[in-house]
Amino acid sequence: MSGRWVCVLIGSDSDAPAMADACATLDEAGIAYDMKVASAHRSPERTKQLVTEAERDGAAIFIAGASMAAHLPGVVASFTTKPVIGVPLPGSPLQGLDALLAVVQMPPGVPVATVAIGRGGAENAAILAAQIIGLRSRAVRTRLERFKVELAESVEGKNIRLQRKIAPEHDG
Ligand code: RP5
Repeated sequence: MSGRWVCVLIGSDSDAPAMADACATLDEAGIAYDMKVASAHRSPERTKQLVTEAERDGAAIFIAGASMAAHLPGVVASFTTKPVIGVPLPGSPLQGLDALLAVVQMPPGVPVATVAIGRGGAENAAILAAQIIGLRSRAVRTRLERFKVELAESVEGKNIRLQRKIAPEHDG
């Protein structure tokens, strides 16, 4: 694979803060990506064009996030046979529950791999993309393996901090 492996699309620039964790995680994984604004409803033609251009430039996976009437991931999936990971974002008065249902409830034939609402989901979208890319890239696979180790170590760190808090006399 070459070029930008992942194309991140968001429905509005107001979605950018919620999607920042996906970008940070892709950076950590050493995965080149582009992030662009494309609205399924306000600029459907541009959305189609961006998907076409991203595929032409080598994108292997799409991550798409939106909040209100969150059809962007499904619309992206309608234009490509590449995997699409959908991130329901919490910008609506219903705090993302409506986005979750819109993103996950795709009709048979057009899947969107849907992650959790909000920042945690955005991070998981990037990890899932890295796992797919890791099927072919040893370098990405190695970073994911290191990440798993660090994740386990962070839990141990949390436990040590908790023990110090609840039983400081036994510390040391
Ligand atoms: C959705 O409408 C976008 O994903 C965004 O979350 C929401 C509101 O967009 P703005 O009015 O902030 O541009 O399509």
